[in-house]
Amino acid sequence: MLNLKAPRVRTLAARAALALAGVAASADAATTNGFANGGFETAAADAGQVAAGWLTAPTGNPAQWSDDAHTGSHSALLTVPGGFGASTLFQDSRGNLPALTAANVGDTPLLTFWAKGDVSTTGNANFWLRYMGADGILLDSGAQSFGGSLSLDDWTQMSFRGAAIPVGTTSVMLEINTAVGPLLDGRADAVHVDDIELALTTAAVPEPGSAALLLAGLATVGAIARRRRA
Ligand SMILES: [Ca+2]
Repeated sequence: MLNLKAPRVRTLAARAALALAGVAASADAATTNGFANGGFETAAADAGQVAAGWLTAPTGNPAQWSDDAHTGSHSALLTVPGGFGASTLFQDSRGNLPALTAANVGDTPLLTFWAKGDVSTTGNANFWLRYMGADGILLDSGAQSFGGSLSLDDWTQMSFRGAAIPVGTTSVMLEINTAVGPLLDGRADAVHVDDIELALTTAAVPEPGSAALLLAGLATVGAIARRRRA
C-alpha cells in the first residue's frame, strides 16, 4: 500500500508546486506597467518626430527624435529654439498597455528617467504624473521641477515615487516639458530624455485557475496525510 501511495503524494506535491510557480509567474508579470517605448527606439510615422507611443505639443514646437541617447540610438529632445514657448512630451498608459485594476490600488509606483541638457536661463523643466480614471484626472503630482539637476555633459537619472494609486485608476499619464523665456545668451535651451520607466510593485492577484489548482492540490495532500496518520 505504501509503495502505491508514495508516487501519488509526489504527484500531488508536484502539482501544488506547479500551481505555486504559476502564482509567482503572474506576480512577476504585473511588476511593470509603465510607458511604452520609453527608450524612444521605435520610429515614429513622421520623420523627425518623437518615437511612436508618445504625443508632443505644441504643433509649432514639438519634441524631436534625437540621436544623442542614454542607451540605444535615440532619445527625445525637448527644445525651445528662441523666444517664449514650450515643448511637451506626454503619454497615457491606457493607449498602449493593460489597464490598471483594483490590484494596483495603494501602490506607490516609481517613475525613473534619464535626462541631459541645459535650462539655465529659467531652470524650467518639469514633469507631472497623473492617475487617470474614467472621468479624467483622479490625482496629480503637481509640477515636479528637475531643471536644477540637469547636466549639459552627462546623463542624470531622475526618480520620483508617486502617491498611492486611488480607487478607480485605470491608467497613468506622464507629461514632461521644458519652457523658457527669451534667452539672454543666445543658447537654445534643450533637454534630452531617455529610458522612461514606471515600475508598479503591487503583487498580482493569482489567476483563478492557478489559485484553484493550488488550493485543490494542498487540500488533497492534507487529506492523504490525515488518512495516513489514521
Ligand atoms: Ca534610447
